[in-house]
Amino acid sequence: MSDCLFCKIVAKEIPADIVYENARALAFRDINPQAPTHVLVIPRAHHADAAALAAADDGLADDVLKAAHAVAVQEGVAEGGYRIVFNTGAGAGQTVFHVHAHVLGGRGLTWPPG
Ligand code: D5M
Repeated sequence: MSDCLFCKIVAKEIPADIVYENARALAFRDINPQAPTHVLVIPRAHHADAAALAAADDGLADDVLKAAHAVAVQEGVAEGGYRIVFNTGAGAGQTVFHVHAHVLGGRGLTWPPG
């Protein structure tokens, strides 16, 4: 989508601190980190949110989840515990409507989240 911020990151039209990429997914550091490790994992293909990603039913949700875990391992937070979050819908705090998994770690994470 031409007006999508994260599609522009996929196309390398705007810069991002990319930490991981493969044929179907891309991961880059969140511009407003909420933990020592805060990385966003996105599919290269545009889907608005987690519901649309799941509905696509082409294995892409699986790819994004596997990429999120790979990022956690690469960042060294997998053993200490980490969180994968999909804010889904404006009411849940989603602000960018290209689906993204937040991968958070590197500090103690409390529950419930705010
Ligand atoms: O999360 C959207 C997240 O996207 C939020 O944590 C900030 C982040 N963000 C926004 N613009 C950028 C750029 N340009 N680079 C990196 N990170 C960015 P949400 O779940 O939609 O609230």
